[in-house]
Amino acid sequence: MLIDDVKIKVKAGDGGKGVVAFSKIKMTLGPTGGDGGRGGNIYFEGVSDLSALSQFRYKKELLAENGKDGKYAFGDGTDGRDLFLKVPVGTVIHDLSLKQDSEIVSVGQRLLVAKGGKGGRGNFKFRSSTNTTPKEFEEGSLGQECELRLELKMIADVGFVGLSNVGKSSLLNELTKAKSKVGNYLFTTLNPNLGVYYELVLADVPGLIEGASLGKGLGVKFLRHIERTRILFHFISSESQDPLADYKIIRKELETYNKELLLKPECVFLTKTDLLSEKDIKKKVELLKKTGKDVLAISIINEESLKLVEGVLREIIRQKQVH
Ligand SMILES: Nc1nc2c(ncn2[C@@H]2O[C@H](COP(=O)(O)OP(=O)(O)OP(=O)(O)O)[C@@H](O)[C@H]2O)c(=O)[nH]1
Ligand SMILES: [Mg+2]
Repeated sequence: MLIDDVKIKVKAGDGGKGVVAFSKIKMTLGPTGGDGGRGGNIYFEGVSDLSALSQFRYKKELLAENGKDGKYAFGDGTDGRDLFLKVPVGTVIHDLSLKQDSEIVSVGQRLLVAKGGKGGRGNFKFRSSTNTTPKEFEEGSLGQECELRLELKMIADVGFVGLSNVGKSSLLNELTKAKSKVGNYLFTTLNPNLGVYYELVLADVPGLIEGASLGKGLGVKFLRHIERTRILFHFISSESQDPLADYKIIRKELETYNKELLLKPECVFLTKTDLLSEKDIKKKVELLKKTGKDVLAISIINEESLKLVEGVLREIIRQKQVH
């Protein structure tokens, strides 16, 4: 199961304690207590693996190492090791304590989320002409602690939307190396799948149903992934008795979830056209043209029609390069 929304607690390492110590050598009497080390920081680091949040499924409290206490003979304690938590690109980090959001947008990007505590000073640092045998020292300060909600909002160029069983996953598999599960029943796809077509990321999202935006079916959980795509491919099966009604159901769900989804460029695909006669294909395409969108008739067993889809994708790549 893809983990795409999870709450965790992180705590950076505490600073080590400063130490009180004195030289035992006669000629050099004086304070020698070293400082404590800094506590380890906690960072998030962007990776391309969409399933990276699954590490938090059971492990919800993450601690970085504490700094070591100072040493007796001048030495400072070692710093705690920093902790790098790998999260998928597109992860939004909601800091529930500070009510602040930040986001990981690229692979390798690092973001500091909890700062380690400072090491305390040892008594050597407290020496002065009037205090040659200081007994003062500091405790290390505490590492930052926060409660976070990590929400994966996929970043894809094209989002595949439509009712269930209309051939979204089948097309993704045809166009890319993705191995999205295909089946002749409802709700085959349970989690979003990504495929890469040259420099485009295509996202196959589980089928939507009427009421998805209100939490019916699997839909609402995934509608937010669509928020982040630039372009929508809207699929309607040739098997549909009323393609225009199907189109409207999905549009309504998109609108209820977030009106802005309707403003995204959208391309409409009438799928599985091998099941229809030329005449019926034409009829249904004409009907769908009433949406005012570009409409393409496709079938995964018709090479020619797949070339048309690739043409659309190439045009999207071209536009992406211009921007
Ligand atoms: N005849 C024909 N069948 C197709 C075509 N494309 C897909 N199918 C079949 O339609 C069924 C559904 O395909 P999927 O790709 O799983 O559909 P989906 O839209 O991803 O469905 P969900 O994941 O449930 O939302 C499968 O049995 C496919 O083999 C096509 O072009 N022609
Ligand atoms: Mg599917």
